[in-house]
Amino acid sequence: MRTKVGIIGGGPSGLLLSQLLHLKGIDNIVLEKHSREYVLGRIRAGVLEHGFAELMREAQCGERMDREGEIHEGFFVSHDGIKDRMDLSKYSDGNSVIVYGQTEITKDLYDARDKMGGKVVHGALDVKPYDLTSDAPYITYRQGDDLYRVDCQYVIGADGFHGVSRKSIPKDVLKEYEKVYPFGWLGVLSKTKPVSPELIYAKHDRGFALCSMRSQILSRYYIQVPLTDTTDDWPDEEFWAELKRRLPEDVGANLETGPSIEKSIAPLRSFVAEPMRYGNMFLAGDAAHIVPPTGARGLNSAGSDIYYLYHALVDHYENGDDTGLETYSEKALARVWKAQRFSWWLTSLLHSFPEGIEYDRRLQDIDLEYLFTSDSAQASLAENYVGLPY
Ligand code: RFL
Ligand code: PHB
Repeated sequence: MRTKVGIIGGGPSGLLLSQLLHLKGIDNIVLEKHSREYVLGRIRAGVLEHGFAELMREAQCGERMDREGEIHEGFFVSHDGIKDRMDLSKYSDGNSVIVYGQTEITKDLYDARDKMGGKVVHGALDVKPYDLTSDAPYITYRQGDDLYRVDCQYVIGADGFHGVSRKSIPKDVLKEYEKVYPFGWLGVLSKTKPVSPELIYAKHDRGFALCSMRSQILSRYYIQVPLTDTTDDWPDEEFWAELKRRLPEDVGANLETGPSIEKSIAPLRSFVAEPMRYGNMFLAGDAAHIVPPTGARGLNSAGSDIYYLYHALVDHYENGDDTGLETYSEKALARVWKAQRFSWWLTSLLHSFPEGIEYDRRLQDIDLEYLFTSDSAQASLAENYVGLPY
């Protein structure tokens, strides 16, 4: 088949771009390796910055998000048995974030693609892009024993960290930057009332913990664990007991526990690949960059890539103006690196580092004290957390 834009990956990045382009009459196809059920079974992001929410509205997919998502104007940071509140709204000109799960975002995007007759192929195996530096690139894939070919003008690599797109860029063109943290996050989803109306980021000598939520009856909690741990090491009772230990006493006393309905461990990693363009292929989202989840930047950074790409492609097709495409990599990376810095900083501030020296721990303490006694420091955190401008 022939289309204008061939999108590899049917996660939030690929689907959002597909939907936005379709609304502008730009023909495209999404090739997703897994089934829809598998994609929707992944529990990931929970916090949306306002720019991402705006993009969902522009894609005509914001209705349920606006109805069911919760606006959060602040969050707590607990340490040494106390809770400090970060007032996002006060320190960012009235801005806020929306707590609405990535699973719901993806579902809303799939529903919209279905309604509009969008082309989304599931179970697209052995996807491979070719002739990326020519003006006639193409993608091949397999479904069962049948082989297919998609001829397009642009290829979008939105196939996540383990995808094929980034790997198709020659090694002498691509520069990769990586930092692997010596711990992971064990996440649990449970049908329990969230322990706090706002998120709690908990710093503790035993390790970091996060109290988040998906709704008023669905909680999402995380604890920092060693990389060697598996979910088998963490039966529900032990998870709840450890989470409680890492929270201030009054918070722990109110913790409602229950059976986990999802439990998984994610390693923490920072990663950037440069450039984000190779010939007529453009990388977006986790395919090009990863952050540790501490700053809630991953999905939101994917959103800013999609914003730049969407406008660049519309400028190309509607006005014959290629400036956006030419400057995409540079523009996207400038924002990506700021999200990297912020995520690294918040991760370094709140986690317990197994090899950390006493000096580093003192710096963490003073950094936290500075944060909650300085309006400028809180303004900086707020500005980054609600999302830097596009
Ligand atoms: P995805 O979601 O990985 O989607 C890529 C899609 O491509 C498919 N794919 C392929 N398809 C065809 N051919 C191939 N060869 C393919 N290889 C892969 C995959 O099956 C998949 O469907 O990338 P995308 O769309 O760029 O979206 C990025 C986000 O998923 C990610 O950044 C966030 O989840 C990160 N993240 C968070 N981000 C936030 O902004 N706020 C948060 O609160 C937040 N919390 C989190 C997070 C990530 C976490 N984990 C598990 C890493 C919490 C956690 C625990
Ligand atoms: C989540 O709810 O999954 C979540 C929230 C905030 C983060 C990371 C994850 O920083």
